[in-house]
Amino acid sequence: MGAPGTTKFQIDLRRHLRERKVERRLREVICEIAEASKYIINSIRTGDLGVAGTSNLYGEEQLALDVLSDRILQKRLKNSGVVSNVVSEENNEIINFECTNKVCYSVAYDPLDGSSLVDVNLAVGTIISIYEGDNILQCGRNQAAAMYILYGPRTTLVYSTGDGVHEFGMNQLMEYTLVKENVTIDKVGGIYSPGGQRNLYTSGTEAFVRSLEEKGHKLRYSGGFVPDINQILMKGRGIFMYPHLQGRPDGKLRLLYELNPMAFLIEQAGGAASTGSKPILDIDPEGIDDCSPVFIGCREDVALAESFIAQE
Ligand code: FBP
Repeated sequence: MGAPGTTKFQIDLRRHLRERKVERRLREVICEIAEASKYIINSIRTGDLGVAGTSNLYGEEQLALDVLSDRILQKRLKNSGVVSNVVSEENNEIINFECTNKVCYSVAYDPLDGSSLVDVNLAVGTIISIYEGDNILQCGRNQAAAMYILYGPRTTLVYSTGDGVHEFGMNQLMEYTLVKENVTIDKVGGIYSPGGQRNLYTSGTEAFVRSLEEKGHKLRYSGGFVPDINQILMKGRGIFMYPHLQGRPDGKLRLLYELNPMAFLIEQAGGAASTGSKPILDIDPEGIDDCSPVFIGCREDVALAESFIAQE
């Protein structure tokens, strides 16, 4: 890979996409999002943490950073000329853009997942799901690409277009250069990320978590979906869950722009992502605000979770 004289790790995102023969307009969408992340980083590092005063579909108060990050992404996707529909956690409906190309894409995103963690200086991220065509309500298995940007001590970008999972780091010039190709999840256990209130776990989930603790697995949970998933992906082991809860059968996390993109990435890395009984990527969405329980990570741990839940 790469021209003679350049090491693999000098390959930037645009070149990687081109050398992996990613469709030209899809390359443009991914690179526009990478560009937008530079402005999101700036707003996180310097932005106003005040409350925007509006609320999103779920009634959650919108932090100024949520709104700002949403605007940054929307503007770049609209001006790209290759995006026809957008769904954002921060908007209550599908937004249509003018796409005059014969190949257009639709994008679902969470512009700043875990935004409430910024004011306690914990890591947050942008999560992106991309489909070819105008229909954004497709099952996750149809995604053309999925990616996330993690704003932590380092800024990293992880993407897949269905040909493996690849990690990039942001350098001093704010360019994304290749860190690791074909990231895989292939080891059992080690860590677990139990989201949601433990006292509301159903009997099957509670028994599953107890079995992990009895095997000495370590609890790792930051409250940020992107850093928590990234830890499992980069360590190549473990499981994250935000399960069905007593009184909250669909859990909390949103299908279109949180679960589908992460499930696509984790499956591409050799892991699994389940509702507790079926693959996340096989869910046919009914609306842009669908939620689902999720068990995601190494295949063996997800299969074990499903077996405990089947006995509930
Ligand atoms: P927001 O989209 O409101 O930030 O919620 C998503 C999220 O913050 C995820 O990043 C995280 O995995 C989960 O909620 C944490 O939920 P809880 O605080 O209930 O454990």
